[in-house]
Amino acid sequence: MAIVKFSNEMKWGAATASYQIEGAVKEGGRGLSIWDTFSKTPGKVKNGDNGDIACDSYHRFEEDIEIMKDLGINSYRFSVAWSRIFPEGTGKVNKEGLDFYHKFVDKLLENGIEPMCTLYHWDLPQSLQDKGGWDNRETIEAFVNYAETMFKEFTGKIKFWITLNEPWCVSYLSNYLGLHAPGYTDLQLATSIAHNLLVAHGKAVIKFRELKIDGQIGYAPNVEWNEPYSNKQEDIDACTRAGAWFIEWFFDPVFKGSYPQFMVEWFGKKGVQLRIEDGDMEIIHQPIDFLGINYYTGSVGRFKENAGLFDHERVDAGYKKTDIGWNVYPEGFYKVLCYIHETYGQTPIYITENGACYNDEPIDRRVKDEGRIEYLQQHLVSLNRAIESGVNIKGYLTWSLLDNFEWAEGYSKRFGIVHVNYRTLERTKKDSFYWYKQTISNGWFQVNE
Ligand code: JSK
Repeated sequence: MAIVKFSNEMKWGAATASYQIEGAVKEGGRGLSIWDTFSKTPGKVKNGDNGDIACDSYHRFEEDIEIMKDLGINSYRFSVAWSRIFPEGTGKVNKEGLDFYHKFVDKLLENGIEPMCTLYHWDLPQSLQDKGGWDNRETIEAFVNYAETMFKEFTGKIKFWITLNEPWCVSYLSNYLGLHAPGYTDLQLATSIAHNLLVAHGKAVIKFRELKIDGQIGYAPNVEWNEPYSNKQEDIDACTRAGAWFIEWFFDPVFKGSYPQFMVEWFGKKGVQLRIEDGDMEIIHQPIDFLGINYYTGSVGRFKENAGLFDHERVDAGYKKTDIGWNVYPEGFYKVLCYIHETYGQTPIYITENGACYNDEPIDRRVKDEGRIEYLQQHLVSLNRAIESGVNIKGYLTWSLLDNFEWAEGYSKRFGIVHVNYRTLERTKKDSFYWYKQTISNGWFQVNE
């Protein structure tokens, strides 16, 4: 038996997002978002699922906060639905929207839970998409206006702000791979959107500093670890490109003020041009107070000419897979955290998402999600190894508190430590909830050697 122990300073939490849990899409003055449109487009979301009801957390947030209190977390990451604050994306503020989030945040604070607010977690107001969405640079200004409104409204209550969740998903998954809203499949469009997102992030950070808001601001990219199948240079280079799509492409502009040249050239060979306006890179290159890292999985890969975007193919190396088909790859978590630390320095890191999809159902009101407990144990061992190796980790927030709407997978994929019955909306704490609760309470857990 080995004990894996964490500092008493460690923040422990859980994460969710507005469109995935709130429901109440036509209540409180909320405007349409691109996910309302996309989920109602036939064939886009498994089983034709949508976020109309989701976990009904818009009405049940007090119950959810009671669950958080029982869990013993001191940090909760949520996202604000932009179209609840500005139903048309800009213009008149919707007071009902602000009031909802005030009630929610006040309840968190009453229960000693620190709110960590994501401003953009994929649910762009449809009105802005109708004008070109993130490809239209006016959306950048709309985002800064929305961010400024939220900073001013919640100053003193919210101290941790995340500008963007997973800009890779917002740009490439949604506008090149076409799997998420709005569902385009255009590499140039996706690359221009990726750049505009980073400009929007930088401008929001500048506004945050100008307003002298008491708090910290960062962003939350998603990363994966791409391990070369062999030590052949072609395999190493292919995995470097595939990994840079998630890491360097979204980290270098923020931390170094420039795009990785080898990727600029690679995209150039694909006919893709960066559309950078004067001053953009200085705007993006604003110091941030913390870096959110979302990690789920990694893979082994190798060179294969003309395979995918980067002459790279994944190889099945026999790792266990979760119920969404992703490798369970805790070694990759350790490696990617050490790589980020070595490459980008000591900016404090919060793990803003880490978790696993296992679709265990309640039997006699108990959910025996052993796979998720094993996943969390293995990844917290990797996290502890990274901390022991000098990585500046400040907190860990598991994805997710609740089973919820998993985007194009709809409700078919369960990531929660709390089971949600989507017919009755009953919440059932899974075995992983109790394991995580004990780990948080102890500040350590035991692993079998
Ligand atoms: C989980 C990443 C934010 C929160 C959670 C999905 C994801 C993903 C999902 C990549 C992806 C699909 C599919 C096709 C082709 C090439 C959510 N995170 N979540 N995080 N990431 N891919 N290369 N790697 O619901 O809302 O790609 O992949």
